[in-house]
Amino acid sequence: MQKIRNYINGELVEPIGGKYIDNINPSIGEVYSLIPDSDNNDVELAVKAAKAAFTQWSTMSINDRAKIMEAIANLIDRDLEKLAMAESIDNGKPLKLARRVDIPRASANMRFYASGIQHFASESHQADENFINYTTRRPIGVAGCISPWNLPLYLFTWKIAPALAAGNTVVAKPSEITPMTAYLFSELCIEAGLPKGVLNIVHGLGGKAGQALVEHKDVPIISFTGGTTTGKSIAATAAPMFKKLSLELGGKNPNVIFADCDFEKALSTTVHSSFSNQGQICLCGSRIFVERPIYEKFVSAFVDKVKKLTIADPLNEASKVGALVSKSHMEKVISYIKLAKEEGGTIMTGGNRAKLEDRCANGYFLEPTVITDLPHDCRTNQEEIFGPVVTIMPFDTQEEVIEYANSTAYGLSATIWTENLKKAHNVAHEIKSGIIWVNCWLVRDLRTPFGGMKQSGVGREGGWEALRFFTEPKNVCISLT
Ligand code: TXE
Repeated sequence: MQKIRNYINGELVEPIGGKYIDNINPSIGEVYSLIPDSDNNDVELAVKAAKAAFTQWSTMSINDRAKIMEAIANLIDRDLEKLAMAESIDNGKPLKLARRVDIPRASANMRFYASGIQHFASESHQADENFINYTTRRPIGVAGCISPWNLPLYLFTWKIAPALAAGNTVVAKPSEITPMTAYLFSELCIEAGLPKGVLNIVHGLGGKAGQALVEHKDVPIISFTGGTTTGKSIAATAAPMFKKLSLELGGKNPNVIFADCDFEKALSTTVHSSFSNQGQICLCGSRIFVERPIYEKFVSAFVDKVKKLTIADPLNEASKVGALVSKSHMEKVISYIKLAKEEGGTIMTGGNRAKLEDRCANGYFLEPTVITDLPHDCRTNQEEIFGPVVTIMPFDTQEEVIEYANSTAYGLSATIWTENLKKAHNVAHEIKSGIIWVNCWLVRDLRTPFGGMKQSGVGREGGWEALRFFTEPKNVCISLT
């Protein structure tokens, strides 16, 4: 059985304690590799290596740093097929999706920040003839980057790329549920000639290896993407240590569909935004609000389309819906379907485990599920489910739908469908989310600020926001007289 190893000080190494955790292929429900069960000793070693590498990396010319990051991006492109296959097996997502979205985005992340750092500038201010200020932005030190399982290599690189480009060294902890592509990535870093210690990858459990990283006194900056509960606990540990924190957490995103929308476009994009990656994207819309005049027509057309989604072995090119990431996550999602029924919801389609044949007979597949007849304030409509489950609700007025949209503790993204520009602007203005899409979904320009309000997180990723986060500003004021 394949053993994943930690990447510390430029080498692939066994965990110090010699312990491993099972890594399961969710499409077949079987262990297929082993992950290091790292602890604070492994984290200690990784932080030491990252600290030792900091002076060389942070003082290396920006161009040289960028060249190495470009080289890694090129190797990701070269290995597209291998990485996409690994991601699909590890996560359960359709191979086609990994090939089209996850892996190309990972190389784009590396390339974007390799280029971005060469354009990043700091400021100078002069209010009168007597004084001039200039602000430097220096790398901070060892950055801790903790990433989740839903878009494994995509979100892993989304954090480490700006951290490295800005001149920090990194200790990263990928999700223990989907460690494989981060492991393959470490092999590419060695091949690309990334100096030892610049990036260190420690695999293992969140509460053990992740917690040790957050608690480490020599890691002054933490970037985390994952669940809101975990985010809260990380903040509780990091805040008294005055660490710089970026938290990208959960969502319960509304799709607001007005009667004057382009119906076909709204319909097909909403199917996609509901069930892409089995609904396990923090940006998926999970509450669909439809204006009363088109409510019945929308529900019926939506359900028809959802019924036609092909649930299949993720390695099958026809698969539109793959497996959920783990048995426990599938059970959590199923518990919410049960709750929805108890709360009076009507299951319009789905609601059950999907039974596949052959290889995938024991996989964690769930039918895409559409629920109606629930009020906006019930638990099903307030809590993050993070699976292939959506609710549809009617609304009558703009004011009412804004209230519904803003009624949860989350505020990550929202989608608005209308052909009326004024209405689109007004509703976008009123919805309390960090990201709004009008007549589209998940269109990503990597320069834009990415993140959420309320319990969806703290801070923003993307563009200059990430480079600002991963640097420490220092203002120098000089008297000219
Ligand atoms: O994520 P965790 P889980 C949501 C989704 C899901 C829920 C829980 O609703 O059902 O979160 O998922 C590491 N100190 N999202 O439990 O635990 C962990 O090892 C340091 C939304 O799988 O948040 C992993 O690397 N690290 C989300 C990472 O945190 C810790 C994507 C995320 O895992 C830690 C995923 C600790 N104490 C789930 N505990 C999104 N925003 O996209 C865990 N970790």
